[in-house]
Amino acid sequence: GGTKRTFRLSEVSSHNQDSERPWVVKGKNVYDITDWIAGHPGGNVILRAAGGSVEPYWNIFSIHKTQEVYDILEEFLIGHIDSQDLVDGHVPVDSIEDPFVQDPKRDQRLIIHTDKPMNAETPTSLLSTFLTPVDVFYVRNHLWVPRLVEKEHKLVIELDDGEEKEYTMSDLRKNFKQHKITAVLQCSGNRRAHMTEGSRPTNGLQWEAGAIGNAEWTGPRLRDVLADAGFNVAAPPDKVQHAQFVGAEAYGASIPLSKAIDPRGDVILACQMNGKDIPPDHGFPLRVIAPGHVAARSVKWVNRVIMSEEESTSQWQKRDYKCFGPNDTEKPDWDMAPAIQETPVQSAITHMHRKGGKGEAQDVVIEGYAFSGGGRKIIRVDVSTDNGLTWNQAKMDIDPENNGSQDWSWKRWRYTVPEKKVLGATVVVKAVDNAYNGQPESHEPTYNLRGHLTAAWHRVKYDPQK
Ligand code: MTE
Ligand code: MO
Repeated sequence: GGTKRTFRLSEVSSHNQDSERPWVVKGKNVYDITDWIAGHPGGNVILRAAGGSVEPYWNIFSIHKTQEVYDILEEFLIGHIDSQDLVDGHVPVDSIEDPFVQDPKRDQRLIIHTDKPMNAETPTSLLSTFLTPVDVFYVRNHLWVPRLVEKEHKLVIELDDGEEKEYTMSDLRKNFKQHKITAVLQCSGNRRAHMTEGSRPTNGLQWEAGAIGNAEWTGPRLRDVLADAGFNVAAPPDKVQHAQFVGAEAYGASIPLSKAIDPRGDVILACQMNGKDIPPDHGFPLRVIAPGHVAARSVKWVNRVIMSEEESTSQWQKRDYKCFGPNDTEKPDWDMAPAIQETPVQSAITHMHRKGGKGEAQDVVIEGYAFSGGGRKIIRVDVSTDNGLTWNQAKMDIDPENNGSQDWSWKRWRYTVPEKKVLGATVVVKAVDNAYNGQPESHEPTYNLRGHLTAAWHRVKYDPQK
């Protein structure tokens, strides 16, 4: 409007993140974002931009480049930059410090999809072991890696009456029984590339079958820490329905209360991964492990748990990680679909290699993984070497040590055939869990624009060169 003021850049810069009224600039406009911070999906991360232009940040976090976000910002318009401060008609924009400079070094064997933020999958040939080595465990970061100091790290439990209790890492390691849980983490985008190939284009990182891993996680049960903080886990207040988790870099997600307090749900605040401190990429020094649920709920670098009537208000809970119908590709009604929590039956072929026999008698070992969400056990793995006409059962490994109250780990399986049976053939795998859930034969019926929860039969042509 015509009554808006003009501001000098020097005045704007005093409204930085330490100011009581933080401002940001976009284009030539000045916005007072004080009243937006509480509702901002990324929480107070937006304060990084306070006192200057928000644009370099939005160039990095391009989810902001939508009309919806622009409209919200317009509500906070207070004026314009004085023309004396314009250079060639524009507000000069400072370059910002790269928020990824502190990201750790990664193992060269990971297959990188994006490096800022880091998104990298495990080559499936390295998924042959029951426990996935941490160095090659897939990395799925939405933002940068916050470099946290164990001695300074605190976890706040916020109860529904507003009461808060704070725990140091030493409290969590020493004052609570440490539980060891072996559990799969699987990204909801695992095998998205297969859906794209088998159906239609999908939006999102085009993961193959390596956005999954199985690790041993150690730490106190969330349930025990909640009880200590004064939450009545035996008779929880009716109005509390969700446990929300906040990560130190701004990511957030939630799980239903029933999972959070189920003594057999095995939700833990993990301080260790495969027996050592959790590496920075995987949540050092503390992450949630919600076994049997999609990995997006296992919040890394967790520093706050909020017991609430509501789900997490984060972008990643409300506007992502949901599935819609194969036809629903225009404007899905985000509020209608529930957030993905437990995941369906999954299986994949990770590797085929020659072993034993010679010439005509050469054998090929086909191997892979099978996993189901919700703690459901894999009871059978079916393999076909004629593209699904006839089937046989693969042999599942006997697991070295499968810790936890339910089946949170994958099953590694192997199937040996004479090479002459698979030359030129398409090998297929599908698995069944103890609820007799299976996998869809093709991708089209479960197609969804974002390519979440791809779980159709995995088909791979045998290639003797590989
Ligand atoms: N937690 C935080 N704080 N930030 C994140 O970006 N990504 C989530 C989840 N927890 C994420 C997070 C997603 S989508 C996945 S698939 C898993 O972490 C990946 O865990 P990993 O990188 O240890 O494999
Ligand atoms: Mo994910």
